[in-house]
Amino acid sequence: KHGVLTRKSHADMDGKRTPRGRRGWKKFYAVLKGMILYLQKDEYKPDTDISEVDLKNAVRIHHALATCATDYSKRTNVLKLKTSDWRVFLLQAGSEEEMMSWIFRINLV
Ligand code: I3P
Repeated sequence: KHGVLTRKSHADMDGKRTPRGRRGWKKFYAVLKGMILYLQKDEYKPDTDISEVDLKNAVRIHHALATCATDYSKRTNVLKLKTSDWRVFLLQAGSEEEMMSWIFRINLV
């Protein structure tokens, strides 16, 4: 699955609150492949190598949990992604349908 997702980092590894300066929203082209959610700067191109920056932004979603971010009301269609190393991301999808689809696909892994 792939599509546009806008990301906000809420907690870093071990659940520590992401510090000011790194809490902004940033738009990515997301690609879910195997157990990894790639958050790429540019649009998905098949058969191209993933850049180092894109690898850095990749999120392992094995044992991660995606839920609807009902406690976040500043933006719509936002899902909350908790990873197994206790990072927390807010991810805004383009529509409610897209958000539900990402939640379903992430939790299926
Ligand atoms: C953050 C940025 C986010 C904001 C966050 C700020 O600043 O303005 O948009 O979250 O507020 O800290 P920076 O880019 O300097 O990290 P919201 O959009 O949810 O308000 P927060 O610290 O209350 O999460």
